[in-house]
Amino acid sequence: MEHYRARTMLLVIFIFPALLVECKVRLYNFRVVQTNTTKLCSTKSIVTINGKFPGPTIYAREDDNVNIRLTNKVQYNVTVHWHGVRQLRTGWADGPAYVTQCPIQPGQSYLYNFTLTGQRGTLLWHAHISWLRATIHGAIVILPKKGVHYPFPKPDKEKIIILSEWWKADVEAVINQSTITGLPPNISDAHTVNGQTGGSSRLHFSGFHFTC
Ligand SMILES: [Cu+2]
Repeated sequence: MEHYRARTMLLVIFIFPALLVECKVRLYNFRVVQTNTTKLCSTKSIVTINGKFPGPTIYAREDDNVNIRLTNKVQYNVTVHWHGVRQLRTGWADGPAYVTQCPIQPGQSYLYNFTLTGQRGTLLWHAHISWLRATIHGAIVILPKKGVHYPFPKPDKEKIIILSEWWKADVEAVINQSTITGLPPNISDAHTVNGQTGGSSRLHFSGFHFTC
C-alpha cells in the first residue's frame, strides 16, 4: 500500500510542472468608476474601467485561464460580456445581464473566470447592460500558445484600434429617452478612434458595435 502511494505521488510531481508551463492564470482587476472626461469642448462624468476610455487591454494566450475581478463603484448595475469568447462550461462568465447572470450591484464585486479554448486573435469586451458599453469596452488579445504562430507572416507592427461613438449627453439618459418615446436614440456627436474625437489619420481596420 505504501509503495503504491509513493508511486502516485511521483506521478503527480512529474505531471504538474508540464501543465504549469502550458497555461497561465491571467489576473485583472476591473474597477468600475465614474471619471470626468472632456471631449468636444465639454466635460461630463462617464463610467469607465479603472478610469480609462477605452478600457484596459486583456492579454492572454490560448488555453490560459482568465480571472477578472470586477468591482462596481458606480450607481448603476453592471455586467461585462467577453464578446466572441467561447464560454465552454463557463456560461455564467458570459456577461449578459438577466440572461446568464444577475447584474453586479453598486458596491458588489464578481469574479469572471473562463478559459480561452481553441481560439486566438483580437476580440472585444464590453458592458452588457443598458448603454454602459458606450464607455465600458476594450480589447482582448489572445496570443497563440508559446512556440505556435498565427497562420500568416509576423506583421511589422501591431496596433489595436477601437471605434466607438461619443455623446455629449449622458448615454443612460439617451437610451432612457429612446425607450420611453419608442423613437431611435439621438445620434452621437462624434465618432471616436481609441477614445479620441479629433485629428485625422489613415487607417485600415474593423469596428465596434451596439447590437449585443
Ligand atoms: Cu458584443
